Amino acid sequence: MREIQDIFNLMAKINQSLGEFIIENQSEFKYSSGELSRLINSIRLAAKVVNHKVNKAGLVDILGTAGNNNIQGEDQQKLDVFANEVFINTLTNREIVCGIASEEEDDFITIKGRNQKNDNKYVVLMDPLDGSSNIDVNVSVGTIFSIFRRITPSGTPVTIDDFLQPGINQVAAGYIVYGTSTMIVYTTGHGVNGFTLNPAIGTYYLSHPNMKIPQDGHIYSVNEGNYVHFPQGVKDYIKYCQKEEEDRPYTSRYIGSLVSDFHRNMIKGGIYIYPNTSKDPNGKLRLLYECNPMAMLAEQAGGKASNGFESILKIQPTSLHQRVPFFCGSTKMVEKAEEFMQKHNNTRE
Ligand code: P6P
Repeated sequence: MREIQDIFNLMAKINQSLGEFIIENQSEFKYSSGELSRLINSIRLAAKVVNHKVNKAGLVDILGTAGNNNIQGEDQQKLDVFANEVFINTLTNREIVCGIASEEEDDFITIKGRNQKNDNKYVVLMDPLDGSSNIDVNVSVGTIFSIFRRITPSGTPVTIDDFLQPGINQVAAGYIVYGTSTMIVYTTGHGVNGFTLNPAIGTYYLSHPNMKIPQDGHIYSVNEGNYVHFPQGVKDYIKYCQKEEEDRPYTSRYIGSLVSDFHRNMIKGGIYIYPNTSKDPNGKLRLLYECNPMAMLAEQAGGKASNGFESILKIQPTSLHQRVPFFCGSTKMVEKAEEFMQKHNNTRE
């Protein structure tokens, strides 16, 4: 009977709006004073604004590069700059956070409340538009966010220490995928839930309650164009995936947009790998803006995330734009890849 009741309860939740869901689950968060809920709500609003622009990208003059580079040395796309400004302005105007770090900004931003004090509790780290090089070819892109409580005293300006916390300290993390439909997928440490935007009325509805990554999968996502530069452990794992044996060969799927590859693996099972290469000796993905939030989501959904040797969430960051090798997805697939990495115990041969 209990199981049937659970199903009815779950059914009742589906189509619950994001706003209703946040209010209903606010008490779950032990520090709940409504600020985190307001923070998630402000991200929801900013995502709608960015979504509107992304969906029109082909029609208005917002494609292409903005003509400048970010600290990563990457061409900033016009939409990168737009998304970065929308999220920063939305978070600043709502006086919920005391600091923001963005992949598109050289340094972190201190935010004072209207009372000119730094007494807000949270800092937000984000990749405002991940995969933006795909915009001009109409491939899905996404926003990734990570939320921590500040560790420096309230009322004082935030410092770099508030941002360089290990991922295990995150109080919330999530992404927005601007795809065939726009979804927000996030966790506050009590499981992962997905909400789909109904563009006709501008409301997100609970479409994927209590998301779980299958423990095993048959999809591997890696840019095999870099094969010759991969560590031997990754080369051996790719050959393992391709071998005709047992339930293999696996399917190779690589969109080149982390949020899209991750989201597919969340639903179908799979592993995403961006290892260190000669071009990117520490890997390409950023620990703070991409790997930590995706690792929290993966682990909350029953999956795993590591650098090939240790949990991503246990890595002590040393700089804002630090890169790490990234293995993330179905637990059994990540563990198998780690086996190959640890067998060679190499970084790159
Ligand atoms: P490559 C996008 O720039 C990104 O950070 C991820 O979204 C994506 O998975 C990866 O880089 C693609 O990198 O080197 O394979 O084009």
